[in-house]
Formats: sequence, C-alpha cells, structure tokens
Amino acid sequence: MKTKNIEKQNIKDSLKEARYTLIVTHTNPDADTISCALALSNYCYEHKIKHKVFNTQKDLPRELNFLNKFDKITNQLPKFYDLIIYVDCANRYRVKQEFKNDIKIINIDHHQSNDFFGDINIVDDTKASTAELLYEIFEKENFTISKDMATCLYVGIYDDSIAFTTPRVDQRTFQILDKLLSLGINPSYIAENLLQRDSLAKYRAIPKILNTLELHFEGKVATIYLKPKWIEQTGVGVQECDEVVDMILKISIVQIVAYFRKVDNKVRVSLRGKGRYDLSDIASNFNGGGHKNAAGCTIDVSKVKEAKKMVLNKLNIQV
Ligand SMILES: [Mn+2]
Repeated sequence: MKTKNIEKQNIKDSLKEARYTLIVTHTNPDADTISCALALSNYCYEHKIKHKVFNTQKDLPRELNFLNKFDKITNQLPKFYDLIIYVDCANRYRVKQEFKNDIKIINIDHHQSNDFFGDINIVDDTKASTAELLYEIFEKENFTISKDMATCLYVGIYDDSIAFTTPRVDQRTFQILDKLLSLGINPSYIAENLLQRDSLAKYRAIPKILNTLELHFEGKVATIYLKPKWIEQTGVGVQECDEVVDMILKISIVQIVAYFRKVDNKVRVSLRGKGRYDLSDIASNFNGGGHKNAAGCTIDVSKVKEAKKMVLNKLNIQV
C-alpha cells in the first residue's frame, strides 16, 4: 500500500473529529465509487456521524438502488463541511465540482495514476477495486462492519473486478469475500438485484451500437459508438449501454475496444483491453487515465469521427 500523508492516516478518528463529512464519488459513477461511498455512509448512519454522499449527476446507476441509503445520495452540496473523503478518484478532477478550500481531504483509491491529492492518501494500485482497499482499512482500524456495509463492499468488489475475473484479483480478494459472507451478505440476492433488472430500452439501444462495430489493425482493435439520438429514441440510460464494451471484448481476435460517445459537445472515449497493451498510457495522451485494462478520456472535438482517428493514431498497433 502506497501512502503519503501529511497527517496521520486514520479514517475512523477523522470521521469522529469532523463536524460534517462530505463523501464524494466520481463523475460517470460506477459501482465501485458508489459502493465505497455507501459503505462509509452506512457506517456513519449507524454511528450517528453527520455526513452526505455527493455526486454531481442526477442519473445514478439505477441497478445499485437496492443498496441501503442509495436514495440519500445528493447532487446538492451542504452549506457546511469540514472533511472530504474521495473514493475511487485518481485525482480531484474526477469530480466535476469545486469544493471549499482548506478542508481536510482523504483520498482512498486503487488507480495507478492517482496523484496523491489528499492530506491523507490511502492508495493501493495492487487492489482490484477501491472496495477491497476500503475493507482493508475497515479491518485495520477495527470498524464494526454491518451487513449493509458488507453488501456495499461486495458489490464494489464484484463489479470492478468484472465478477472476479480481472488480473488484480488474488487470494486476498477471496479471503475478503469469505469475511463478507460471514457478515451475512447474500450473493444470490445481490446478483438478482444487480444483474437481472435491465430495462427494455437497453435491448433497443444496444443493437444500434453493435451495428457501428468496425475492426482495425487486423481485428485487434474494435471501435463502436453511441449516437445521442438513440438515447432519445429508446429512452435508455447512457450507463445501461456500457455493457456493450464487454460484449465486443469477448470476440476472440479483439484485444482492445474503443467506445465513443458525445458528451457536452466533446467526445468521451472508453477503452477496454485484454492486457497486452497499457490503455491508461493511451488515455493519458488526451489527459485521461485509468488502469492498464480499462481507461478513458474526453477529447475536445465535436465529431466522433475525429476522435476515433486521433485514438487509432495513438494505438498504432503492430500487426
Ligand atoms: Mn474502481
């Protein structure tokens, strides 16, 4: 675990000392950031610690709404807060919001590209998820972990490791899962809530995206895109379509998938790979970041076609 701290590294005491804690989750929230925030939030509720979980967006991943206190996540900043805890954020810009200055920041994360922006930084890039790291913190600091907290952690670990299949999953991951099970979590109940509540809109939108599939570099690189009008036509939530990337990555010859979609007149690019290329390197060319196998960036051009050309140029894979 890499740590670089101005203050002593203790989350429990920090929570106790703060008058009001703001727990912040990243833009385009995934299950890892939301689950970590809610694990902390449930602890705070159980111990009567004043706090809020913040996300800038209104449309949060709906499939996570079975997690306790999900409905309390807000996009409204409280008037007063004296501690900010970032979860699963490689840098402070992963949250598109200005916060008050001179406030103590705790940074809990597992991204290799983390820039240690906190006063307390608990960063471990050997972990498959921030949720796994948060469990380690809870254990080290003797937090009482309730079933609600354990359920949140399990969801973060499950989702960020794509059901325990990514390279950083190790023996420790399964030891932690064993501990979570002994705290009473119910994996089949979680799976049903997490995986079997798709909207019909999703199955109207995904074929349109699949139709955009192009292969490059003899099939090693696949590109797909989402047109904003398909969101209107189908009523799909943008995040509901993310699964399309994993579908394409299942094609045997494909090593990298690049998924493009327009956001605020820029182009958002998600990159997924099978491990032969470092995608965070590619994303960093466009001020993005992430992990070796999963990275992203936003390119300041208005056309998907342009962004695609720029990314393919950087990929420039030997075939
Ligand atoms: Mn994560």
